[in-house]
Amino acid sequence: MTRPLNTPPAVRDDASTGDSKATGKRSRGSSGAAASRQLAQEQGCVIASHGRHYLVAPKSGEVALQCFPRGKRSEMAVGDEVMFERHSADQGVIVDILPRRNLLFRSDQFKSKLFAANLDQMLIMLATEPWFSEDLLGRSLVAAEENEITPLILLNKADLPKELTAARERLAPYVALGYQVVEVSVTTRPDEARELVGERLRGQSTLLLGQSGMGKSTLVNLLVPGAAVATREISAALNSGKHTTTFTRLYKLPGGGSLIDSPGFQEFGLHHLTEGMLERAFPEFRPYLPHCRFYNCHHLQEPGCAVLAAVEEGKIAPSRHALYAQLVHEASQIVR
Ligand SMILES: Nc1nc2c(ncn2[C@@H]2O[C@H](COP(=O)(O)OP(=O)(O)O)[C@@H](O)[C@H]2O)c(=O)[nH]1
Ligand SMILES: [Mg+2]
Ligand SMILES: [Zn+2]
Repeated sequence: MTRPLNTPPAVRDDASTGDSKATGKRSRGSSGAAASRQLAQEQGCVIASHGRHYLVAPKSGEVALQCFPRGKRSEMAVGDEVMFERHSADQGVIVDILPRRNLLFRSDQFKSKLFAANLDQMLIMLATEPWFSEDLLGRSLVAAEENEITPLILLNKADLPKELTAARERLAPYVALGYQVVEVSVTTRPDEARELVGERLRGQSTLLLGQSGMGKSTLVNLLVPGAAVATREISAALNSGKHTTTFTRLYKLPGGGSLIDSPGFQEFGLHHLTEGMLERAFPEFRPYLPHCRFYNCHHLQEPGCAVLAAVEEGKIAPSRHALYAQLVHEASQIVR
């Protein structure tokens, strides 16, 4: 397939475009049937998605309705602002996607999967146990940098003292890079967690990412009253009764802003990033980039590479450079 940029195919297909043009030109009243087929368009926000089923919350504040995209190739993400036509009380058709500020997705060699659109922040949830993947953490940070979204690392289960010490040691290099780490214990100190996290989410659109077992569901239930019930209702609406928890969904936060919860993930492919994007997504590389001998240096084995020299001198962590090298390798594997 072609590489999905931040502008996937438009939803509006030829038929619908033709339709509206035709109706626009026709003198009103002369064709009553055509005029009544012209449905009013409303704006809404995609709050959940599962396959080609989307739940759209109208801007008017009315209850969310199930919508299908018009056109075959269109794909929307949770967080997308869309225009839709209401076909019945609980069903509609999405006819357009409004311009996106950003669109986060992961990709392997062949295809991509959308996380969410129109984000301000990424909340990367880790825990003192089970063991968190530093690879996933590194990839999440790269994705945040690339999309100019603020990353915030949340270290949960701070109530486990031995594991906490170990986790702090693993996170120290990220703190040194300037990434913010907030320690919480969602189950044993819920009020503190609600305050610490709540104040950072207020008024922002935040994507929550984390492996399973980190405490994401526990956090969502703490921050969003009624989240569990809402999730069951959405599951029913999206899937006509079949049970599923494998969908991304957006919760409006009581204090303003929204939190987007995506199903636990174990891999975060970033095959769509180019080498140029990758080198800039590692903030600790930036001071050295202008000093490489070759302007098109790959920072892998070139003579006179300032990034490699910094790794050699202990100024850049070898594990971070290894992640960079791995991502460059993956980017070269993509089937475009
Ligand atoms: N000790 C401890 N356990 C927690 C904490 N937060 C969540 N848990 C537990 O961790 C497990 C996984 O939590 P869950 O919210 O399902 O994680 P998710 O897979 O990321 O959604 C559950 O058994 C929670 O009770 C915490 O702060 N401390
Ligand atoms: Mg969960
Ligand atoms: Zn270099």
